[in-house]
Amino acid sequence: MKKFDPSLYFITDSTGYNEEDFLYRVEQALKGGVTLLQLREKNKSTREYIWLAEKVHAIAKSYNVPLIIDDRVDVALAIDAEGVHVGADDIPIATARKLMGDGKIVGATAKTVPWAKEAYEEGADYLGVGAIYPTTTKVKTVLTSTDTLRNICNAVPVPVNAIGGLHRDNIDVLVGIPIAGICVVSAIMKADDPKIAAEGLKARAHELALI
Ligand code: TZP
Ligand code: MG
Repeated sequence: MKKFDPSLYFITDSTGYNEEDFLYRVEQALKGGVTLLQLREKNKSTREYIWLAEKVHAIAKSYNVPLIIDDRVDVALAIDAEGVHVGADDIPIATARKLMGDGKIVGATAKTVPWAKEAYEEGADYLGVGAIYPTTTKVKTVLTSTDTLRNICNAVPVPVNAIGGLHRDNIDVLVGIPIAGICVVSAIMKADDPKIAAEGLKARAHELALI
């Protein structure tokens, strides 16, 4: 099993922020205890994605937090990111693994047990499962029940993270499910203070023994 800590996985994108503000918020989130960071840019050109990813990577490195690039193996390789995350419409997991090499993290999305098992067999190091709640973050997704989440956790040996509409006041729905962590976008990114938001989420997840 690869060594990384998925307990507080922050997924971020820069849409709507100027770069300085965006990087500041990312750094505040890292200061607040984010353990894994994903850059998820859907509207940038390849070179813009690479430029921004380089900057985010430099910050993440200074907090010893691995950076995962969403969708794009080329961008991940270009900046020597720690990993890539792929969904159903992206490059196949096995291909991502082949290109990234064994030392890198390859994460995948799964919404059913068969899909999760296949993702694991293809080489995924962790799975993101959701959406647990409706999400306001622009994403093509459907809801996943907590029963399915639990079944997926029990079906694969790799870490499974819950995602989708999660925030400090609703993660209690995950109590007793053997997740490895939670993934959030807006709970941190849209908070007035990303550092306090990350700290609060972490404290609540610890209190509930989720992580
Ligand atoms: N995949 C499933 S839900 C989601 C992704 C990327 C978005 C989660 O965003 P938020 O703001 O934490 O609901
Ligand atoms: Mg994707």
